[in-house]
Amino acid sequence: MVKIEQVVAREVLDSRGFPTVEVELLSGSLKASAIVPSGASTGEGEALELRDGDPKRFAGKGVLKAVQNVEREIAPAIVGKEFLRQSVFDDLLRNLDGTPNKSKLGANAILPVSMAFSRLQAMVNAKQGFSPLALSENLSSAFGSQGLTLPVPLMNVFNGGKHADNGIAIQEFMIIPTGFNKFSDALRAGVEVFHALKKILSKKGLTTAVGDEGGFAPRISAEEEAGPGSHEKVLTLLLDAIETAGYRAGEDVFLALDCASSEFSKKTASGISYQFEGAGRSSSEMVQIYEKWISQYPILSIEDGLAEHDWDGWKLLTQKLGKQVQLVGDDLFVTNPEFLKKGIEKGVANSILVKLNQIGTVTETLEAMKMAHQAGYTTVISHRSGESEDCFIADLAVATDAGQIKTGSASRSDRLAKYNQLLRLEQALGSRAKFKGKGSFQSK
Ligand code: 2PG
Ligand code: MG
Repeated sequence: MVKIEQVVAREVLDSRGFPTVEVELLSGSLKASAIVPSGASTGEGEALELRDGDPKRFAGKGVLKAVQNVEREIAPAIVGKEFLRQSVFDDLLRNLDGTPNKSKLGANAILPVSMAFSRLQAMVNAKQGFSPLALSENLSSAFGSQGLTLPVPLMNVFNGGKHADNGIAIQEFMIIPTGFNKFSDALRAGVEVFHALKKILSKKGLTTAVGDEGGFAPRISAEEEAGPGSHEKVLTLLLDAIETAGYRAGEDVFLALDCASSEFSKKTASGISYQFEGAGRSSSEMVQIYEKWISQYPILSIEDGLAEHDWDGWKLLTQKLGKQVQLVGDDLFVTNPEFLKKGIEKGVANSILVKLNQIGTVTETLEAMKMAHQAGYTTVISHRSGESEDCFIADLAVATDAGQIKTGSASRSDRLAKYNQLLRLEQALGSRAKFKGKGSFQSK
């Protein structure tokens, strides 16, 4: 039983310098806190992020209303009460809000309370003082898994799309170090590739300033919109970096993309069109491009290859490439069991991206993951482009045996905080820690 005695909420800042919500829950001498992240390329079906809209503060991005909702609406409903389970606690939060997309209180008010509750419960349940494993053990019992698998990192070393201003349409180019026996070795390889890439870019006279997720974001063509072949140039740079760091591309280290293609798509009279490398392309032309790339480059995973409303295109994409490559739905599923169910029924995608703040409670996040695993879909736990020092997602990944995590590159403390927590978890698990490498990309 966890008795909530006090709730404190405040406005703090995320990794882009935008306001976000931090919540603390207190019980006796215990205090647990959580900070919510925030996305830039958001899916339309995401739970609502409540912003004040007051132009005098943070250009309208303040979150004082959400803070107030925690203090005035949520706190009175939970203070003095005892809770046995996360699901019961989260149901109360959902009922207090009462809307399908958490638009009354805001997902940024509800989620930090839900996350902080997990931490508080972990502290209460921790048998021998507070161990680094307490949160993941607590989450794994809520999820019903063993919670011993360290995730394979998908490291976003080259940023484009909405996370950079370099004219590259695709948002994330990731490296996946799979060919290692343990997480820390895989992470080290990823970090070494990141450093090798920096040297290669420097030699070519390209800037090594980083984008929102800590990956490099140079402008590789003079045009406003990078033209034909520009994306393949980036893929080739990554292969160079892998080899330069002393690894074998396609054996030790693979590649992944998050196209975030809703951002470069638009509805036209004849269907959905993608503005890509200087021309408008149909869904099936995009599928052909991906098909060519996966035959030429060691790509293991493609996220949001097509737009969130392009269900017919997604069906085609899955039929053509679903056997060869992981197809991850992010904007498409928005961590929502309802959207995922539709995807499973239609045979669309074979993997789901998992972001707590897209749905707004820990319990619903776990529900979506359970549904995915039951349907044989893989799961990729994900950060947002606006992050903080909170590393809840690292524990979540281990707790649920998710198998994969994407949490940025090897720079910016908001990204490294998650990797560092995973290193702590690996150490605490000792010989029990599993790392499945490429096996994490096979459906459950
Ligand atoms: C994504 C995410 C995280 P954002 O599209 O997968 O990488 O970006 O948080 O901006 O939605
Ligand atoms: Mg995405």
